[in-house]
Amino acid sequence: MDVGTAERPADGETVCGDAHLVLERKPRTLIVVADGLGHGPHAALAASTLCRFVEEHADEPLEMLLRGADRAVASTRGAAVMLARVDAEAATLDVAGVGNVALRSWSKEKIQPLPARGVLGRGIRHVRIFRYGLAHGDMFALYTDGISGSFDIDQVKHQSATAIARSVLEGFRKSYDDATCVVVRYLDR
Ligand SMILES: [Mn+2]
Repeated sequence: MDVGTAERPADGETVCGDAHLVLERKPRTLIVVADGLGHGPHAALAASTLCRFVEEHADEPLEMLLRGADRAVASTRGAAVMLARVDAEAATLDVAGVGNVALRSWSKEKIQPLPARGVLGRGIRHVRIFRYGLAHGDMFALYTDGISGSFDIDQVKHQSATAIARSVLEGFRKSYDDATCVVVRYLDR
């Protein structure tokens, strides 16, 4: 699997209110992209608290991670989050999210999860886990709303995941918001 990440704070900010994690627990890889509400240090605290919780509980099911993280960030400003777990043995992708972190895919099977409405930290109700099958070469990107959803990767899609993530960030970030993009290319073996 090829995973690439790129992140940048909003213009004028020194800390990024987004946070991300890529945790390998073979054969599974867990990817977390979080967007703390607003930007600046308070947003960064919410996003980093969320990521720390997930890191400490990385082997739990996605629903437990979301419910636990909801409690862990309750004293912060709150955050949007998307969790994606790839199982390389089963060739599956599980996705769950709350708020406006988005996923785009270039894949054999259509990968189109719907995040729950709301903000993590303010109580979540129903959590839906979306499961997809993965094929060799499938690619997907998780990105925060600091990236324009109309981004395209046509010029760079054969490059490394890192090159793609950087290209998306530099070409399509909104200067007034923190921006994060994580690109995953699934390779079966
Ligand atoms: Mn944002």
